[in-house]
Amino acid sequence: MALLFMSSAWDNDTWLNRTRALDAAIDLRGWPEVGDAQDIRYAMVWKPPAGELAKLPNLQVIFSLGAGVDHIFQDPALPDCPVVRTVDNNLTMRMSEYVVLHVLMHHRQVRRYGAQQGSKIWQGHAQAGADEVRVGVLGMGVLGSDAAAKLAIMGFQVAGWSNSRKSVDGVESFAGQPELKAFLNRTDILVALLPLTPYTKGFINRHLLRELARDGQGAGPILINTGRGGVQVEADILAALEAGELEAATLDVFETEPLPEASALWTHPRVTVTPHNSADSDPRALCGSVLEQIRRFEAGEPLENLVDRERSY
Ligand code: NDP
Ligand code: OXD
Repeated sequence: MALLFMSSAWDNDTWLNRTRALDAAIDLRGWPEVGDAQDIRYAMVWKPPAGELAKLPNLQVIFSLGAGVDHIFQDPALPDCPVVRTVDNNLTMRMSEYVVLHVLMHHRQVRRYGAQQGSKIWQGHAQAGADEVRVGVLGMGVLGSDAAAKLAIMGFQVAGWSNSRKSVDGVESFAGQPELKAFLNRTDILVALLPLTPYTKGFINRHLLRELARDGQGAGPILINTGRGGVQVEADILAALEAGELEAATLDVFETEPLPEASALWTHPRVTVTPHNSADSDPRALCGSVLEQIRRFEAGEPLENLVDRERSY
């Protein structure tokens, strides 16, 4: 049995060294040094180059080294074997840190005071309490639910929207298309944590942004998208900002990454850009999960965090 690390974006050594540190006996390969392709039973991947997984005739399980799996499903030659995604406290904690940070940044007008400091202006502005601000989390999966729960503890009025209804302490649940409008209409700060699937592509568009609440006591409407760039229409976000339909945005993910130099998002005074790093995959945390899942699989136990191919997430 051999495990292959395959990524077109990440450094092999970090992942190989960490995995070997956990299991010195493992037959571990780093793409493109595959050796005999027949040996490879497992692949742990991030953005695998299209067509490469199909060259492994005995592949049994594909492990996504991220929570998202769109980077795998975009391969037209993807082999028909189980895909397991990352669910890990370390990743969840990082994402919630980011979401809470940026909700608070908008709520407490951090950029405004930063600009004032640059001009040595000592001036306070009206400040709503968290309990007057309605945050809406689009996508109440592992990451969205944790972020929503943490925001609720801070006192925000939090709601979540997802395919199925959820039960998270202090968080109102909206489910499915019929409840989307009501969810948006009560939301001042929209946090998007949706996967990129055929159903969510271009979901955050002008039409959706126009449905956000405009009668908030504090900041809003605000968009924070830290799920996937393909879920947003950047031209619509820019148009909504210009039209005053959107007050500000924090974007960690983009339709094209890295964000092209020519994008107006880079220099927009009300847009905060981060380089798709709200929740980095840390090999120190994740390699152990892959090895544990392989152990389970080899012992005939069920795999955890299997992706549903029909739903694409
Ligand atoms: P999950 O699969 O646990 O959650 C996805 C959520 O989205 C679920 O609540 C699901 O509903 C909901 N959903 C999916 N499709 C639809 C739809 N068409 N309509 C309504 N709801 C929908 O994923 P995670 O929470 O673990 O991760 C979310 C995403 O975050 C990842 O897919 C990835 O793209 C992104 N991500 C970004 C990172 C970054 O650094 N920027 C880091 C890590 C992840 P239901 O629960 O009912 O199925
Ligand atoms: C992920 C990511 O999907 O980092 O985990 O984008």
